[in-house]
Amino acid sequence: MGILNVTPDSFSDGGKYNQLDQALIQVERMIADGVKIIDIGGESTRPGAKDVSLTDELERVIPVLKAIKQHFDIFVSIDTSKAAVMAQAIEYGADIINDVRALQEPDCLAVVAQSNVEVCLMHMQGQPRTMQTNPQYDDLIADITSFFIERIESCQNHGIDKNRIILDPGFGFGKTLEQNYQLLAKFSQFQSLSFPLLAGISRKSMIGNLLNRDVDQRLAGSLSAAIIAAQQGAKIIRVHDVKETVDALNVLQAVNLAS
Ligand code: YH5
Repeated sequence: MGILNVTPDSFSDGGKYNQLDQALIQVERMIADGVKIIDIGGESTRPGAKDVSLTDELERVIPVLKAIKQHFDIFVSIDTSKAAVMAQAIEYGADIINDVRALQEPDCLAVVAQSNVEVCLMHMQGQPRTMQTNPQYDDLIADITSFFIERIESCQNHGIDKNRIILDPGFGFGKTLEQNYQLLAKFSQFQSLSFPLLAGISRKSMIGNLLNRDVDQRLAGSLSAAIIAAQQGAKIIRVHDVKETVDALNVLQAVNLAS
């Protein structure tokens, strides 16, 4: 899964291309590099980020989704927590709703239930603005597993079939550095739930703070984490650096096929 950021601060190259053209060029490159899913995100969920208004999020996400579906034959996921964004995205051909709030916001369960898209349910403790201030768990893996079970039940109660659900423990979302590495160490334990698993670690603080690297110097750390997650059963790896990650995953696949 390749990350396509459409938040305003991620487009600042001085106007050589407009935002839409720039997004399409990035998508074309990711496809050439072997991406399977494009993840479009219009809400910044980085630690400390402010909420984005519905109109702003729609204006960022929907034109890009339309253009991608016009020009390319590729799966698209929409990173959103708002039912109105989900509804429009589904109308314009989104394949996956990727919700860091796991369909807990009003009307999200109903909107997804009325469609046939897949949905990624991510675990987050707290809200983006404050989630990194003293996150606490009784038992990290057990607490996240309980959350998954509760959200899966809610989905099923609203008529969302089990086979449409993807689970993601949410690296960096209300977890300390140590907790993030415990999560990566024990990632394989989520396989017992028998859902496809997604891991999003690319360029995150758990890489940067461990290695003391700025955000543009986190590739080696991100690749290492991607391989460790994939070897423990992650089926979807959400990344910025598609070409390098596909190479690394192909090496892992060759080893697993040879063993
Ligand atoms: C995720 O894990 N993450 S947005 C802080 C960074 C770098 C990257 C520089 N959406 C996930 O990518 N969706 C995001 O520090 C996600 N899983 C799923 N399913 C945060 C992000 C990032 C944050």
